[in-house]
Amino acid sequence: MNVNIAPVLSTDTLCPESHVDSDTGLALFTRHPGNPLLTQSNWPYSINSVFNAAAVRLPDGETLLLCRVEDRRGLSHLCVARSANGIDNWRIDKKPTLQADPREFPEEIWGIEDPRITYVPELEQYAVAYTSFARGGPGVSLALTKDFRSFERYGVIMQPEDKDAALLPRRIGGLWALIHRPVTTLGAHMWISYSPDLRHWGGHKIMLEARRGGWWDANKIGLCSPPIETAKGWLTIYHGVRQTASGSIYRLGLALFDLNKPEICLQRGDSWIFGPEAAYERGGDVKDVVFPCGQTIGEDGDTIYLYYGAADTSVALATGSIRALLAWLDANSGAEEGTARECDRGRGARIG
Ligand code: BMA
Repeated sequence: MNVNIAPVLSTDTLCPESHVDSDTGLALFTRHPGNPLLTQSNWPYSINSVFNAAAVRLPDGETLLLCRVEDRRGLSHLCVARSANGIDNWRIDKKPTLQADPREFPEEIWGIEDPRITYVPELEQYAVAYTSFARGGPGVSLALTKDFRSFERYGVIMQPEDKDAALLPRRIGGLWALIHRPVTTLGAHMWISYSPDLRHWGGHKIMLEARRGGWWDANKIGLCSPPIETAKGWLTIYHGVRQTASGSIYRLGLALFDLNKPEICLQRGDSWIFGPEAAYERGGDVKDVVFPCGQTIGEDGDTIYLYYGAADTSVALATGSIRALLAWLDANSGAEEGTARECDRGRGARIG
């Protein structure tokens, strides 16, 4: 199905000179004027909502989104949408691309959600880490694919309660590395775990902690899109949750991790860089949520096309610049005493 929803814009319009508000950093990402890009009304079959899409640019230059689609039972599956420019004319699979298979994988009885895609050159395949949902709560499952048509399923690789996972694209010290967000008595923090074969995982370490008290990321944090490898480190967008009297607010923050020891946090921004402001982010099935699961990088090697779920209802796009994000981190990380301490916690690989 072809979907024509937004005018094609020149790169100039999409990515104005990045100017940064030093207090909030909100100008680091610019919303696409055609937002939301994908909604229920675009779907070729009956659904409730489409949001939290993983993203990848294919070798032929097309953008592929692996969208979380919630059906009218309230359960989620994954469905592919493809577009030549990543903005409009989406071609959406006529039926679910990857569905829960509770007979083989009972951990998926209540559906599968929130995928993250990593292309792994060594395997010449895409690794899709996603949330599998069942009575025990959410866990992390993994599947490999070459073409987003057939998938080799690995089943649960992190037991409940765990989610917000992505594989790093290459081995670290000979081992595969998975970032994920278990909920433990320590809190809802980001961890990293290592594996020789993608099936057996250990070497668990805390990467980044939810802060406490009044911080915007006080109550829970989790990885958004897979980290971007830069010369300075793994540039990582994470979501932070603040619980308020009228519900949770999901906003985005930035951190940088050591290339060869990704559990070491080098920098963490103090303020959030993007939060729910547009009407389609402030209202929907779950209000006040921006939730990216994927990005693509432009041909200039710098422009980030960040795809995010808006209010658990639609898929939206914001563009930013890797260079600007790194510069912002240089200027805005670790200023507060509390920030440095929370970032430092990852350094000693402490569990507890
Ligand atoms: C998180 C995840 C996301 C969702 C968000 C807001 O816990 O479940 O899928 O977008 O809550 O509801």
